[in-house]
Amino acid sequence: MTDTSPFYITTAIAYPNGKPHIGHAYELIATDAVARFQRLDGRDVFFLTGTDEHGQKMQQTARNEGISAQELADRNTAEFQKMAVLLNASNDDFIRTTEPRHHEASRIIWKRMADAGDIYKDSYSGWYSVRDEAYYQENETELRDGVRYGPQGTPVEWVEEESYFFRLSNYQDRLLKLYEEQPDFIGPAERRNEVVSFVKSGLKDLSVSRTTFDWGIKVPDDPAHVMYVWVDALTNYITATGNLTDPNGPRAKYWPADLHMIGKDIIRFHAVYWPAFLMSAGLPLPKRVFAHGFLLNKGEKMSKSIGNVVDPANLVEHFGLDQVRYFLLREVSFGQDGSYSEEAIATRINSDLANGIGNLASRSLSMIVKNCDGRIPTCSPLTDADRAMLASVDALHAITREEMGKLMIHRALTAIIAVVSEADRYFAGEAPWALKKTDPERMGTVLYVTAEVVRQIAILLQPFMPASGAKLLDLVAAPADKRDFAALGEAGRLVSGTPLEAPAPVFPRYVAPEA
Ligand code: ME8
Repeated sequence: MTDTSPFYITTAIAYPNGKPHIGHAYELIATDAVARFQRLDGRDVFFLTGTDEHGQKMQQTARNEGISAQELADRNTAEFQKMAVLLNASNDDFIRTTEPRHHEASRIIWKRMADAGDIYKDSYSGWYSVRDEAYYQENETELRDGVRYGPQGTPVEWVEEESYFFRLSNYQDRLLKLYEEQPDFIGPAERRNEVVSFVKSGLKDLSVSRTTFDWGIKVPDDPAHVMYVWVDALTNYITATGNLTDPNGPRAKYWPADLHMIGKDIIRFHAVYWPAFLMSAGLPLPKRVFAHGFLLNKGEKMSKSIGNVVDPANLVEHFGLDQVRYFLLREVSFGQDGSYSEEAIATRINSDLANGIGNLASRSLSMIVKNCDGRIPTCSPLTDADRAMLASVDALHAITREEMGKLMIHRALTAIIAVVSEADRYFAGEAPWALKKTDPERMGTVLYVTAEVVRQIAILLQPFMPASGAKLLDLVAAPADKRDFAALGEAGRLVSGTPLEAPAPVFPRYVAPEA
């Protein structure tokens, strides 16, 4: 039975204080692959991405550039929107936290927390990292060469100001109970352990407003305060559903979210603060928060000072979009840090794509075009080898569904590529070119089985490489209404007699340009 229920998935919303980098691209690509997978599998998907435009970091960067924070946000948000198009992201909406709908939703959530008695006025003094937009306890910081750093290695500054507080300390037990009762709430396991020990070590009330700058959403009834940027930022996820502002609207059904995809550096905000805010506001909690790892350039952290920050647009222009998508999703164990280099991308492209699926498709389909009157051949009785081959490809739907459900994206791809390798061995073993003279009927069957493998692999590759999956489906003349997962397995088998065009290459070999 197909599950057609709503599936709401989000990326983090990036700070548009600069142009998007490969880390942002990675998160968007991975989230897009999951969104597309669920959509093809029948779910009613709502996929959200966007930008986090308020806060001190935005205001400081804008000041340094001599422009307004709004101008900075407008300029860089346009870059993030361009990146989403470039990466072929299938997001259904793009939220900007400066939009009126978001101001309204943020005020509603604030009032609900205040009505619950969880917000009080006091004054804050402590450490703050503008780069992380995070408060840290002194024991989380470290003094090096006269500069104090937070746990993420960013400098912290001393802040003293009047501020509203959220009674986070009241939520310690409820949060621990949540992690206990819903072990899947936080993934992967390393991040879960990290959060559990952070919460067990004791939660202090959280400063949730600022008075020393004004680039944010004003606190209801106290305009001298703007909301702490993370209160407003996290609320974006619910804003976009209209659940608070338009509860009878078409998207209200998407809250609570099924999955927040984020990077490992912001797990505390999503797995501690966010569920506590929602509990206070009397709203349902997201079902899952999953943190991916960081992308490193040849094992080194990307930084503007080292000068190794990679512009995703350059990478895509050089290698091709689907090649980059495939590389990132296959190479990195999802949830762990990953490293990329031009050499590693080139190796993957050539071994898995050009020599793998590309070669299998072009060899088998061009033989059909040449030797079977350009039509999908008929199938004579199947041998054990044919049946085993079809059984392997038919099993992929269940395997990939299971892996994608666990967010083991790389393992879903490994399973698909393993069937490509099996089909290579099958094709070589059956040697249809030798059967051409001796047993053309048997040749037809081998080519049918191979083309059927290509068809199903193409359907399953669409979430990861949407354009290439579609091109492969064109090559086997798959009708438009037979491209989702309902057409996998026996239900969508190739129809003998269907005319095919001579196959155009889908995955060319990568040859490094002369230095
Ligand atoms: O954190 N590799 O925004 P952001 C992989 N506005 N992922 C990376 C990365 C890297 N090298 N660098 C950053 C924020 N990311 C907040 C989020 S959500 C309500 C607010 C990821 O622009 C990072 O982990 O600093 C985060 O998930 C996303 O990019 C945006 O980071």
